[in-house]
Amino acid sequence: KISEENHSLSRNDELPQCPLQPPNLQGPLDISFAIQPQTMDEIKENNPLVKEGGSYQPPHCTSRWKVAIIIPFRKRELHLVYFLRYMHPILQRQELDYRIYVINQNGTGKFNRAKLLNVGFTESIKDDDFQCFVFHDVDLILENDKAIYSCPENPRHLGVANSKYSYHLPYNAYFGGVTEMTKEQFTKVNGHSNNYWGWGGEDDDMYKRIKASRMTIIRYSSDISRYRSMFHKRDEGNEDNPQRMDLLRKVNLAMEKDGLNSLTYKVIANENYPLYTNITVDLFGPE
Ligand code: UD2
Repeated sequence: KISEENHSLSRNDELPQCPLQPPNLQGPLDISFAIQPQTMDEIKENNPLVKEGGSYQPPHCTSRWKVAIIIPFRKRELHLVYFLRYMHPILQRQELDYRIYVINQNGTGKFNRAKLLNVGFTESIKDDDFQCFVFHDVDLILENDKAIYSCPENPRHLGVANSKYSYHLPYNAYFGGVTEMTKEQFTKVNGHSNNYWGWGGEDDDMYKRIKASRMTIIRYSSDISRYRSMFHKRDEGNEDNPQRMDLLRKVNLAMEKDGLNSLTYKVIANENYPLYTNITVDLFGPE
């Protein structure tokens, strides 16, 4: 674990603020999953400024944004390798002060993506004063680094154009894949629901929470908010949740009591790996 002391020593408040438009952005990127995956050591070598725990601060300027990237995870090791390989350089070119958290669900019970995201939020703010939280599926890679991961004045949906959906928004109220919210926005909606076990609905639930809290949703245009998706079969333990429609009907009533203020979990491990922070967690499944 990086000690608090080291963390504050490494921050240099004397540096000028980073420019609004980072100068080294490349625009459209060539992303391929056909190429050999690199080893974690090779990725580390290619990203020498990334510190233990997967954090980074621009060396020449003070970032405008302190961002926690939160990844819900279980048994997607290969996807994680590509994610780290492609996303670390992008996030550095965006001149973010960031740290990558992988929230790894322990055991073989029903997967709960949204609850993992709540755990990521709650654990990351114990480490640092993050203002911006990016909730990021592990199998999506940004194809244009101009979609900067900086939280605006309303929640932002980033997963606009996805190769899996032929680069079209599947429906207007879609809030899946990659989203970002400030600490204030996320606490205002009481975080995500903890009650979606298995696949589906939890992203639509968050959309409803945001609307019920009278916020709007912001999107970059589809030419920059583009993602290449890695192929996968439906994972074991993440079968369709048959209760999702019932839950979705009750969001406005339930959200006050279901979320950050009702979150229960047990951290099994909290480890600083060279390229990310791994938090393995027991979610106390519904069974
Ligand atoms: C869609 C949404 C996703 C979420 C999900 C419904 C897109 C691009 N994504 O994803 O945001 O709303 O539907 O729940 O529309 N994961 C694991 N291990 C598992 C299962 C899931 O690591 O065993 C993680 C991983 O980060 C993955 C994410 O959860 O990317 C979403 O699960 P999915 O990829 O199975 O679902 P998908 O692609 O239909």
